[in-house]
Amino acid sequence: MIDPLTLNEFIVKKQDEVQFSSGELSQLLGAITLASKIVHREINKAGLLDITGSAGVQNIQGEDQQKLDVYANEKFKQALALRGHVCGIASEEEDDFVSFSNNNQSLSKYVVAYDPIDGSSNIDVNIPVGTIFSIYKRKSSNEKPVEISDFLRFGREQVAAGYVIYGSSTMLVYTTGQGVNGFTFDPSVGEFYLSHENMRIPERGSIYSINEGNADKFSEGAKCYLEACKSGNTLSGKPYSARYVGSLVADFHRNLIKGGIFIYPSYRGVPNGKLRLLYECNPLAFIVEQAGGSASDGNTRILDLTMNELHQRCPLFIGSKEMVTEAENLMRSEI
Ligand code: AHM
Ligand code: MG
Repeated sequence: MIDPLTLNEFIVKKQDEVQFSSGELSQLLGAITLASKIVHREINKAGLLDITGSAGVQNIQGEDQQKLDVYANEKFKQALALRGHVCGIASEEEDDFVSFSNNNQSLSKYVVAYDPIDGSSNIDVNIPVGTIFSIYKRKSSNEKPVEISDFLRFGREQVAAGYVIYGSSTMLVYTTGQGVNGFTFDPSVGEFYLSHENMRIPERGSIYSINEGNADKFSEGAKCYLEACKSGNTLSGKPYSARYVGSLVADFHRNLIKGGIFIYPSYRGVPNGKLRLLYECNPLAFIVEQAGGSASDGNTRILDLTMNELHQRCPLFIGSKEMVTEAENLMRSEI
């Protein structure tokens, strides 16, 4: 039996298909995989070492930063800063974007946005968490340091996006706009191997993922959708199964493989939902579309939304194409 390709071998093999020059993508993903291997190692020590729990500070969004949020943020930042192709990053855990002004500006064509640990409240209870990343070509002149406008972009301008899920195994899934491929980490070798080639999300599935604890504050449309999921007034004519881990990456990954929909709507007191457009919604929207699914804010395609702020939030409806359309139609039924 032939060994599966490593991530790097796969990139080299597909080099002609991607919009990166020779070596760029492998260096960029090399930085991300290096940091993710370090984070994988730390997460696997949770419970043994003093790495769980709050770091005692809040991020700019008023959320408690966990020790691993802070640790992972630094690891990704360091790894990306050391590669010449990145001129700046934005992160859920940084108030503002960070310019790598020491990097050779003329070689630094890319900006990277990331959520270092998504679902971090689950670390302490041994439930999968993830890392999400999004890569853009910079727009501003490479004679000068990176600018905010290099990050405030349409999701459709992404040149690559991906996530790492630290689950029963650690996996990296990414797209450069030519389909979606998944790689599983073999810790004994220290390599990611191609395990899920050309991932496709089923057109419809039987899973809905939503935090129902907020249902009392949902709009009439969202309540109507929830009622349909439970009563069986659905595409399949049967009730859907509820599955909600509370880590977006884990819920998304399951639905990508099995078929389903993840929803984080706006509701009373939370006008734009919870999730962030730059480093949560846009990268996953790019991936899901490349896998044959869709993503919207309940009305508009996520990848077409205008971004005005780094940490802008937006409602998210993402997953199997027919299920997203079904949810959008029921959301509109309140009008
Ligand atoms: P985080 O990036 O700070 O961990 O927040 C995002 C997480 C998502 O992973 C998850 O889908 C959502 O928050 C869960 O929120 P809630 O507890 O409101 O259901
Ligand atoms: Mg997150």
